[in-house]
Amino acid sequence: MGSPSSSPAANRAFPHLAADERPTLKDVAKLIKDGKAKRIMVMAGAGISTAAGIPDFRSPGTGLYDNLAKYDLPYPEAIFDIDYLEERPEAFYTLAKELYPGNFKPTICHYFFRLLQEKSLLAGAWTQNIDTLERIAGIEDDLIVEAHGSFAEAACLNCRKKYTKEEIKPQIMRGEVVRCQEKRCKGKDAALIKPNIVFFGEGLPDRFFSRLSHFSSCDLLIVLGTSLTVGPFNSLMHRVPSSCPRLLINLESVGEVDGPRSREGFDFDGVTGRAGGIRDVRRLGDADEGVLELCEMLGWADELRRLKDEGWKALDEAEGKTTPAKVEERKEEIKEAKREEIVAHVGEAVEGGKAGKEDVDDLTKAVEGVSLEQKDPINDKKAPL
Ligand code: CNA
Repeated sequence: MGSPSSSPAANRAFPHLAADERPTLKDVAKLIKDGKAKRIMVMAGAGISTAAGIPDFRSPGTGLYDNLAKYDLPYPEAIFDIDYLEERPEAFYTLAKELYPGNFKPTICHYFFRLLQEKSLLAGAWTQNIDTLERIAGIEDDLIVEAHGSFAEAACLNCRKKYTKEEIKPQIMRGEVVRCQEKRCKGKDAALIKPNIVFFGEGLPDRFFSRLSHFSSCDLLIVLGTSLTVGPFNSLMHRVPSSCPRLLINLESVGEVDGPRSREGFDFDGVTGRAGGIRDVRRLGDADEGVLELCEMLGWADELRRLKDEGWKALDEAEGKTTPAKVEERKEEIKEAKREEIVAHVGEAVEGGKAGKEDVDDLTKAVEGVSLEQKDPINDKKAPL
């Protein structure tokens, strides 16, 4: 047996590794499996909700900032600028209609947070998202910090009267600018009812500041789906203890150190030569896939899929979408619409001499073979392992 002085120093964040070994996702799974990560904090951004159909801000091509033409804005951030809201409120309420809670279901990432909660491992779900999908996935209110507010509540900018999201939903859904109807506000342009999402220049919710200390007892930080460009949220990752492992699951690498002298940021490659070894791990790619990969390693993947399936079913039932009779009725409606569409196309093609009897037969078969099941983007994705 070698003396303690001759054995290589251990990695401080991953004690099963030597200080010069580079940790991977498997090592993060091992920490959780071995009960060494018991207070897991997650920090999330718009990238965990893109699978739900909500665009993020900055992804080239699909992000909101690349698709703002319809809002006719002078500059992209104007959509969340309080002065611009007062001047031209239509733009924000158009976006609010698109993003309003009730239109989207939580993703596998949200149900992963829920799974951590079920296993009493979740110490906090900090999100920049305003879509309330963490709540919808069943995360306890006490564990959620919506750093940039949310659509859950709203208030009049003039008299500060509070409104629930249900109270203003009908107007939002009609695409209208929502104004306060209190006597003192009647006729005032500034009496807009604004959902409590944080606009540029506004203060963050009190909870953001009162719970900052929770980071000091975190023993695993998972950062998902964020460009880490918005402060002060992006500085939270520095609040965990220096021995706390940090995992980034994102399409692109973000929040990295600037160079060997840099004191802040992820150091996946050990460029700073920090004593105690590398503590940061990245898993680049889709967030749902990354989370599933981690859960496969933990033996939790089936449980996660089940949570998601049950969650979606409950949401559908709450909306009255999925009694068997309704499903059959809807299938027939869709089938009939498709049939009409194809028959019209075939008619045009035959008339134009572009199709003969064989094509008509093929297309008729296609009508019968069309799958009418609602696409499930999560179960359709193959688990990566
Ligand atoms: P962002 O700046 O748009 O960055 C999103 C990040 O997620 C980028 O690094 C992307 O590469 C990454 N990403 C996108 N899709 C995926 C995916 N499927 N899997 C993994 N990574 C992915 O958004 P941030 O959250 O960093 O910026 C903060 C803003 C965005 C907050 O103020 C939010 O309010 C705001 N926002 C929220 C929502 C929402 O509530 N869903 C939507 C759009 C913007």
